[in-house]
Amino acid sequence: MATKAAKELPKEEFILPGTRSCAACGLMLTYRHSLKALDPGKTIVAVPASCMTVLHGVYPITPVKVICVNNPFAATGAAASGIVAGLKATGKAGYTVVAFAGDGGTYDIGIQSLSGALERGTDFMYVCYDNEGYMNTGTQRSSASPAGAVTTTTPILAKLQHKKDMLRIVEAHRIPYVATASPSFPLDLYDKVRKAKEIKGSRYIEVHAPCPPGWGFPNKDLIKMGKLAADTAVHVLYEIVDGKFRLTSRSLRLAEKGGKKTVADYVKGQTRFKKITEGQIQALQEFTDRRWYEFMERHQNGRS
Ligand SMILES: Cc1ncc(C[n+]2csc(CCOP(=O)(O)OP(=O)(O)O)c2C)c(N)n1
Ligand code: SF4
Repeated sequence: MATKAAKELPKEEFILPGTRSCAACGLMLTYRHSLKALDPGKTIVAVPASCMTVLHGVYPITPVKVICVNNPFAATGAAASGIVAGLKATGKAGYTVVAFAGDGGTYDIGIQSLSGALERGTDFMYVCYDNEGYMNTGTQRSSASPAGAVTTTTPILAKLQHKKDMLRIVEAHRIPYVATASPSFPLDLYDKVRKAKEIKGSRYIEVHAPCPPGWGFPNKDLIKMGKLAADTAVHVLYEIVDGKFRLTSRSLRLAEKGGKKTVADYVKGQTRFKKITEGQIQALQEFTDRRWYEFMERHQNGRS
């Protein structure tokens, strides 16, 4: 059953005060709600080099109440597969293995080990927190960075290419569960992680995780930025269960009631778009609209 109010979320916190992540970090909030949906005493997390490694801290001190394996940047899918195999070989049942990786560790350097794990149908959950850049090392461009964004590796013209459609690539593996989420919609995020936990086989959730220093917006606007991404359909909330697509949460409301905001509304509050031209805004709008209409069509088809 869907969670209807924040007060229904578990009260227990699995991340203690004193993490080394920035204030108002979208990843941190994502992790907080995800751990509430898992059973942290029976969860093993695999994490590549990233802001998540920093959040977890340096052994033996950590603010997170969950077992974590730090793996090489490219190897998250393989590391998680190894943990799953190790649990099986030692007869330890009832654990959920969850990989948490950034977009750099997923879209770019980790794509082969992720694809291998999905193709084998490894019994694990993979959460990609997409902050749209290599943030831990200083905001370099990734293939998830949006067109028009200035990064430290695209400082002059801003990024020219649109975001890679990683979710379509993941979907092509025909795994039982694929979803998108946002920390600005915590109940939707919580429900999706909880649902994914109960499904056998490979499960993938991609969370759009706003990053104040990397995107250039004030800390106080963290939740607003995630909501704007959904309201403009820059980030669309949906899930695909056994191939059946449906829009969820704010995106479902947008499809039913209309009121989509423009991409210009989204980019104006972020300094990473300071060099975006009118033509690039137009191109980003067309790219966003095209995807949104595809999603609405898939939602209608899923219901028919
Ligand atoms: C093979 C390898 N190359 C480069 C690095 C340096 N490095 C560490 S974290 C990181 C960026 C990670 O970006 P992303 O996966 O998007 O996660 P985020 O930092 O945004 O959380 C890089 C390039 C590394 N640790 N290993
Ligand atoms: S750089 Fe961004 S993603 Fe990394 S800890 Fe800071 S706010 Fe979070």
